[in-house]
Amino acid sequence: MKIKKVSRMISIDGDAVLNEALRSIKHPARRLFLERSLTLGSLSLLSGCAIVDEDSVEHALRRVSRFNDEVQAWLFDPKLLAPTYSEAMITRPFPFNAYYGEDEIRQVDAEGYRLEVTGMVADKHSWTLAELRDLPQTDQITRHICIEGWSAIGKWGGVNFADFLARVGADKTAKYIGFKCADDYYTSIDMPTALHPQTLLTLSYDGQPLPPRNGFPMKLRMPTKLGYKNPKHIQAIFVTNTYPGGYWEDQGYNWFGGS
Ligand SMILES: Nc1nc2c(c(=O)[nH]1)N[C@H]1C(S)=C(S)[C@@H](COP(=O)(O)O)O[C@H]1N2
Ligand SMILES: [Mo]
Repeated sequence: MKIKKVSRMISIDGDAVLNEALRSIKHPARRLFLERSLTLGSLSLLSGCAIVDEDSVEHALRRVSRFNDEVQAWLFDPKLLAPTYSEAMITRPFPFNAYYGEDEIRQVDAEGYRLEVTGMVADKHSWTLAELRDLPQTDQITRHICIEGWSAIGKWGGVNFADFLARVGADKTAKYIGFKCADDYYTSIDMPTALHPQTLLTLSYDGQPLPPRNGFPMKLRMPTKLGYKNPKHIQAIFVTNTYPGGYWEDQGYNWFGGS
């Protein structure tokens, strides 16, 4: 069986096909890892797919990435807390990052703001900012880690997301929570991370309303996940069993994105 796969592989230009498929992976760290460690043979073994043409290489790469998501989900300990820090360790000023520059930061109008909550939830009413601020608030000083190679410690305040999900009657057996943002960014997370005690529906930064650059009026803060999984300017939250993907995830970043 394996011999058959190998002999079929020889019929395509393995290196060229693999390099082409690797170029489609935008995640720099992931691409580097794959470039250093992957051959068509090992990809075939890892994915269990026969590598016979361009499409099968991409299919196999997608399978390895999904496998990575499953391993991360399996390794994720819902009770293990991310490290917390003292006030003195907060990074000042806290960096800005988005898929655009600082001159294009979205200005969301506080008065007109409504947080839409839909999908597998009992209460589908939209929330005003005042309503969100009326919920019990908590804060945390944690480290944000960006895949682009920087990290920073910040203090975020807001509503425990598990409490929020309980309040809207979310179906906790659902697989995904999806987020749509005011700047067209979108992402999605797994239910165990949504219910993690440090996952925070964040309304404030360092005791002040969340500044526009860091996601006014609301972002989801998860110290257990990399920066790109933490959506800013959230306008809609939906609970679903249909895989929602994400802005960077759809371009090859790993979906689970644990930190
Ligand atoms: N809406 C929105 N959320 C986003 C992004 C974005 O471009 N738009 N970028 C992500 C990335 S890659 C990072 S590192 C963090 C940066 O958050 P900060 O500006 O508060 O440092 O936001 C994440 N959430
Ligand atoms: Mo990031």
